[in-house]
Amino acid sequence: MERTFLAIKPDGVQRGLVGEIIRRLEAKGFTLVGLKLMRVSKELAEKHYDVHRERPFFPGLVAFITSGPVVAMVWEGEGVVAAARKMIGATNPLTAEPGTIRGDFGISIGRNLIHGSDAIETAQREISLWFGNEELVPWQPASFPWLVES
Ligand code: DAT
Ligand code: MG
Repeated sequence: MERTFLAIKPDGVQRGLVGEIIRRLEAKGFTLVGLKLMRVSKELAEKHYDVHRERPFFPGLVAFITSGPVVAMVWEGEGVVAAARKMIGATNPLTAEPGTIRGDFGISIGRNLIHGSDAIETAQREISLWFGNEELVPWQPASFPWLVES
């Protein structure tokens, strides 16, 4: 089953949006299989954002993600990688569509509330970077037969 890595950034936690963001993903029908509140080390932040290492915003991005608690999550479901990206919205909250998390709750690219893996391979890399296998809990919600055809 497809999985994605999502992380509520320090702005989302500080603004009290943890419940709202988790609520949206639960209501959609995806399954939470990994969840932890953590303070991110500089080393983890730099590994996570390695593709952006040469970008001018990289130091600010690492400083921001390590500045307060982050809620790291793994969500499961058919098509969850692309669907979660859609629910998150465009990188810049000012241009993100209303109805998306960034479109509804943000106004600044450097404070865009949540990270989501951008492809299946990226998700696999990020899940193994952020979670140990023993921290992931496979389960099937009782509502499952009401969400997908067997
Ligand atoms: P996304 O988070 O939508 O996948 P990304 O991978 O291109 O976006 O960039 C990672 C994060 O870096 C993004 O969530 C916010 C920050 N960022 C991206 N572009 C930026 C820019 N031009 N100025 C400041 N921060 C930026
Ligand atoms: Mg990205």
